Amino acid sequence: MGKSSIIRRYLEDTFQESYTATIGVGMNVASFELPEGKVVLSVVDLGGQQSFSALRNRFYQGAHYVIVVYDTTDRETFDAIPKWVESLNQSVCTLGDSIVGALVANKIDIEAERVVTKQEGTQLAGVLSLDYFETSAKTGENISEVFIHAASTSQIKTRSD
Ligand SMILES: Nc1nc2c(ncn2[C@@H]2O[C@H](COP(=O)(O)OP(=O)(O)OP(=O)(O)O)[C@@H](O)[C@H]2O)c(=O)[nH]1
Ligand SMILES: [Mg+2]
Repeated sequence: MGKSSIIRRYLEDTFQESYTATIGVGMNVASFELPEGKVVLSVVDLGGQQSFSALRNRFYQGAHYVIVVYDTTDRETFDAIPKWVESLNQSVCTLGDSIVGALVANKIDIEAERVVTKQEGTQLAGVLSLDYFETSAKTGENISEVFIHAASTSQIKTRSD
């Protein structure tokens, strides 16, 4: 649905039409400057296949910011979001904390095939207390915004730790 493509667009500024499932976990590092100083971002790409669920759970625990992606042209991926966020919350949260992260509505370049509206997306993000972004890994629209926002937010969280 676009997790690896979003990361690839951000880190390499490229796009691949062909799909290669992420087997297990992919790890990447990005660094950039914010007004507050240099940020080094460790980006963990978790393969979505069912068989990796135990592996994913272990990575949830160390996350400072979680990016949950669905495909705006595939309603099933949107309908599955609450289930993903619930399993995240179970792994990440202690004492009533909720996860800090974003809901990302991807593939907005394929407007003619869009089936999940912006209104539905923002509403669900509100219910789940997540930030909301609409992206295209293909055109690059809003991709860097997601990562810069993640870095800014995680940095604040780390400082107050
Ligand atoms: N048109 C369009 N296609 C996209 C976009 N993002 C991803 N795709 C395509 O969607 C397919 C799946 O993308 P991936 O990024 O591999 O998906 P993933 O979420 O990493 O999937 P798993 O690793 O199996 O969990 C690929 O064929 C991509 O080319 C987008 O923004 N627009
Ligand atoms: Mg992938």
